[in-house]
Amino acid sequence: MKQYDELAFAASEVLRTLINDPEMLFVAEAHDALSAALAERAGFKALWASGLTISTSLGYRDANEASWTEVADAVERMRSRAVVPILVDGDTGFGNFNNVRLFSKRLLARGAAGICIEDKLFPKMNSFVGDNHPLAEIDEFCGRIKASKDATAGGLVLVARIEALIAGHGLQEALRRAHAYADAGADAILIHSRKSEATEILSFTSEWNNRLPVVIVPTKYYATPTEKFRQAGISTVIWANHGLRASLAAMENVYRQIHKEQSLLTIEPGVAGLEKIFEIFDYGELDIAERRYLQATPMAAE
Ligand code: SPV
Ligand code: MG
Repeated sequence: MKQYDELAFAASEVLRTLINDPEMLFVAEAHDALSAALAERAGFKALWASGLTISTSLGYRDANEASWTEVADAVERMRSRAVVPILVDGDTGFGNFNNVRLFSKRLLARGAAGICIEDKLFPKMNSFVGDNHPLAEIDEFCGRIKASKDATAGGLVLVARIEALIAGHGLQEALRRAHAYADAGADAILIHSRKSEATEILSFTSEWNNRLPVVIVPTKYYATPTEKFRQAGISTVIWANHGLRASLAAMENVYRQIHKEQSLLTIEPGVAGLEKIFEIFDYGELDIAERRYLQATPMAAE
């Protein structure tokens, strides 16, 4: 255990406690340092390093076009500006058990608190694009779970994500997988759905009976009242992409308007002031540091 950074272990312990707490946890998407800082300031106790939004911010599709080292770099940037724990969307783990354990160790070293791996095959495609994504064999996926846990000495919370409902295999297959992943050492189960109603998610939770905490991503069934998730005993809700989607819409509008009006007059009241940037990234601290570390009187020119 001692070979790893103590702060990283502390982050995973915080995340583990939050996920197991009876109070429901809300996790916000972030994809870079700024979004991580803003989500944390808004009050979120944990962050989701989303594969979709990290890919998008880097100019990639959510189809494993971003490399595992690029994802780890993005997590490090997020961690540099947020102290709350980060659960990383690890996709499939970028290959077999060996890729998963390399990636997991790197994430731990970069300050991640948890990794979520999904039971699909590399290269994956975003779950909302196309149909019939092939699923991993259960035993092979269990090997990926064990490899991640062993490689990090349990120092990353491992969330096993089940894609059986999205791939059309039904509730019983989803449950079969959930039990196998729990047996393999997962800390929580993410059950994913792309239906516009939460019916299949709620059927899953009532059968599963909270053997392990359940994590959901209600991107498509967003109209379901949060209270229903609470009543179902769901542990964690991930708002998976809303920082990026909000900034996309805002940027698109501002660019169009400035281009059309050839002036900043209309948009200025609606955009963040520069002072906001200086405040978020604590420019004032640099002033204090300069007084402490720079020579009081610069050397005179000869
Ligand atoms: C992501 O945010 O990248 C996710 C969630 O994996 S989803 O897009 O719903 O698959
Ligand atoms: Mg993803």
